[in-house]
Amino acid sequence: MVLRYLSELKDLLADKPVRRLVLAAAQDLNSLSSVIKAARDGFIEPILVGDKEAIQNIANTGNIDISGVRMIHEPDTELAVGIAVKMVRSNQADILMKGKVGTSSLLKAVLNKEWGLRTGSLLSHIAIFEVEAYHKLIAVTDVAMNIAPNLQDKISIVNNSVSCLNKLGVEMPKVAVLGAVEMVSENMQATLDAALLSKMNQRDQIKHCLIDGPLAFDNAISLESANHKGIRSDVAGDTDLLLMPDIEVGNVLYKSLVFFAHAKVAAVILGASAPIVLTSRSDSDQAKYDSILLAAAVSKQE
Ligand code: COD
Repeated sequence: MVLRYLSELKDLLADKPVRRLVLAAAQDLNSLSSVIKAARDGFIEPILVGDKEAIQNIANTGNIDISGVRMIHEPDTELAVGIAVKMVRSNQADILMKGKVGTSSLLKAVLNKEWGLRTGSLLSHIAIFEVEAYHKLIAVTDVAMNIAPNLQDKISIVNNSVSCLNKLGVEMPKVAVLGAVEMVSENMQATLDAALLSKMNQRDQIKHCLIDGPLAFDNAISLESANHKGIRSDVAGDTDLLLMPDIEVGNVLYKSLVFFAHAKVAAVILGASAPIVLTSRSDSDQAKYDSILLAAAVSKQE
């Protein structure tokens, strides 16, 4: 199956059980409104952890009806995050979402060795874009968590992302490993890693996907560009997943797609014992809502 629009996430959830989402430090207007909308639409069951009075005040300000929603009062942000993480760990919730707390504070709690959500695999971020100029949804990784992944990290990032795309019905995702050029250059580490990843995929060391690289961005997303350069590739022009060389390139692409191409986006952190919704203040309410649906679609189903 190939998805073209993020709104199709709703169809994937149609016959799935409602997932329990815990919002850590829930006194945040945008997160709260997206969570409550997803709950009213029947996709999740919310649990709000945070300062009860502040949550109620924010709900009143935003005209958000939180009557009947389960709340756990904890005014201290760090403790509230700890409670939310532990609820996921003890299987009282299926999805963790960031509220009014810094990204690194939340991630540090998730990575806590005693009570965090580590599984032994690398945690990584995936962003799935709906771009008018492309014929299907396209995923980008890692634009927000792993700063300068090495080859081993990139293998884990690909595995996390492929498993996520498989859950969305993309059976054999086409993975383009990006570089500035499509030739392997000993001076550019990204091209060396790309060549190794492609060969490892060919030898079945990385499974359930088709990897090619290095590919420059234009070759990855346009068959015409690839043909123009004489590149023979089963991935070029039909990429499902773009693997970034590092966080800066990824973050710039993410923001270029959103601000210049008016792309829609949904994003989650993968590799923990449950998906984590980690949107930032600059993300639209729609992006937060779609990210919640994405998390629900990829969360474990008993
Ligand atoms: N997956 C699994 N374990 C990890 C990961 C990961 N991606 N990153 C670190 N760990 C483990 C390490 O093995 C170690 O045991 C422990 O966590 C601490 O590792 P450090 O000291 O390298 O990491 P921290 O605690 O300093 O920071 C981890 C962050 C995820 C917070 C850090 O990598 C980070 O700041 N990433 C960028 C987040 C960000 O600012 N994004 C901006 C765009 S939204």
